Amino acid sequence: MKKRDYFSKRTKEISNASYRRKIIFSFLFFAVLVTAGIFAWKWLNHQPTEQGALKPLRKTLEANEKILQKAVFDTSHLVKEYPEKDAVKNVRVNGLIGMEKTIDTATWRLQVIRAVGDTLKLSLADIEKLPKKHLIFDFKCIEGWSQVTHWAGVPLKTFMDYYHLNAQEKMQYVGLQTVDKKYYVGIDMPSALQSQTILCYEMNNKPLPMKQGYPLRLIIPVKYGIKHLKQIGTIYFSNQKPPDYWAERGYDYYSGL
Ligand SMILES: Nc1nc2c(c(=O)[nH]1)N[C@H]1C(S)=C(S)[C@@H](COP(=O)(O)O)O[C@H]1N2
Ligand SMILES: [Mo]
Repeated sequence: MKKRDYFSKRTKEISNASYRRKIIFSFLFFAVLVTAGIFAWKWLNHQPTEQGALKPLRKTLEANEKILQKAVFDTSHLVKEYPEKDAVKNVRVNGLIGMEKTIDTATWRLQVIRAVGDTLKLSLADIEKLPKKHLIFDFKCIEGWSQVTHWAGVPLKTFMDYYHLNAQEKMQYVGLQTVDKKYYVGIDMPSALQSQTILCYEMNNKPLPMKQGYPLRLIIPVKYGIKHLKQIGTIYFSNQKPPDYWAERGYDYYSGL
């Protein structure tokens, strides 16, 4: 019995001392942790914002977007096409940013910037001469509506091959701007070269109405409506992400479906 008491007393004394040390250590540890947390929070809040998000967070968002774009929204897939009878007659008009009221086809030219100081200028007739593709698909706007609509034009890939834009096809992005340059989008090259992406000049077998993008618009079914730029003035190619009107206002850069 005595021996046991002796041991249990020793044990108790030791544990009291280590208990005190542990309390002090824990306190210091938490103090350091809380201070680090406060500094991290302050640092984050002093970072510049980019498109409405703090820059370090925006960076994470962009990295995630890119992974998602590759893994989930692989835009080489084909979207469903519909029979002509399914196409609506009254096509909704949405978004008129950067649209001129009238365009004079006699002077309008599609400007294809092959390189700095090297611009190809094409008339509507030049574009209409190329193989025509009809496309009837479910057009989706990011605002939440969709419509089965009927378009026709030359596939962008066919167009680029015809004009020997092979070096440009190897670049990462296509940029498009309206005639007045007030609306602009950037498209990743795999989506731009997907076979259903067309430079479109017809809707329901007639020339595009002015508000629907006359004389030429982009139809890119693997993307939401925001990327279907109406009234194209300029096309260019780049390895950097071209500026994008809605991405600058916080929407997803790729806006893939
Ligand atoms: N120039 C230009 N193109 C644009 C827009 C715009 O505001 N300006 N809006 C986009 C959006 S948000 C959509 S949904 C589609 C709508 O095309 P629609 O008017 O032919 O239906 O055009 C896209 N192209
Ligand atoms: Mo839209």
